[in-house]
Amino acid sequence: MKRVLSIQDISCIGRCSLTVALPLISALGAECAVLPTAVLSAHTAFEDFFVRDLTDEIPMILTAWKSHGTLSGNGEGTKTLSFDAVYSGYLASARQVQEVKEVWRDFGPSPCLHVVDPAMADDGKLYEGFSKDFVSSMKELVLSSDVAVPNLTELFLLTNTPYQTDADPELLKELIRKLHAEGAGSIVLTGCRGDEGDSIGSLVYDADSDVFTTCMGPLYDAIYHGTGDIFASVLTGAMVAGLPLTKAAALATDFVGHCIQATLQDPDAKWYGVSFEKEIPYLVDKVRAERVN
Ligand code: PXL
Repeated sequence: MKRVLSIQDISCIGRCSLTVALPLISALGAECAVLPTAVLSAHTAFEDFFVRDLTDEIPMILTAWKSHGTLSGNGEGTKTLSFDAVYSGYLASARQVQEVKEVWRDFGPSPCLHVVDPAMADDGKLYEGFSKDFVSSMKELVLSSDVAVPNLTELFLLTNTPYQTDADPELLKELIRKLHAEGAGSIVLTGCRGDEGDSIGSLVYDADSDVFTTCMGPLYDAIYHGTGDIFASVLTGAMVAGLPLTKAAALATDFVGHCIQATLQDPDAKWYGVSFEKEIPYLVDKVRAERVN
């Protein structure tokens, strides 16, 4: 079985980060191991949240992993613990960027897929607790990734460009090319609005083919927390299941839209996240159909 490592926080309340990655990556057929970067009482949009940063604990976990190894199939000998993909999201400190790089080096060398969601901002603003300095640290990780999954705000921050709500698609492509020229691999930009104002989706730059593709779905009049994490988890899980980047992005775009539609009647969802759980069978059917085609 393929094994994915998800490196991000665990927010006790409010579906996001690990509470989303674990069920979705598992549903897509891979083992989902975790390296929690912080424990929060709830995600940072809640007032007065409690946070315990785990930067100092991570080196001890990595040391222990090095000594465990994993028993090989017949129980004889050990082999080094390794992952087929490492997907990182919300990091609690700049030092954690170095810790992710250490994980890549020690547990996920090529052909391990390195997916980076630079989860640090939305709606033109950095999340509570982050400063501008953190952006340059996160950029370092993005520039070493195979696939980066920024939203619009994060793309503007990573390219040091003033935030715009209605950016011209040609400008977005230019910024993506700039990040790629600086070292990033493929880039999947989320939260892109369509020309007519009634659609939203992702702009995919596939570094292997040097081709841009857009994956669009209907735009709903609602904003929910954690949808970016659902997107990145499905994208990673689908790629590990064998789908090429663009198909995985199309699936993730469709699934996020599907979950939003299923949540529209829930007044609490803005804070608690979309009700993705009942939509998991839909996701699994879709990925199966894609793998057959
Ligand atoms: O959904 C991204 C995210 C992840 N983790 C934490 C967050 C957020 C967004 O606000 O606060 C703790």
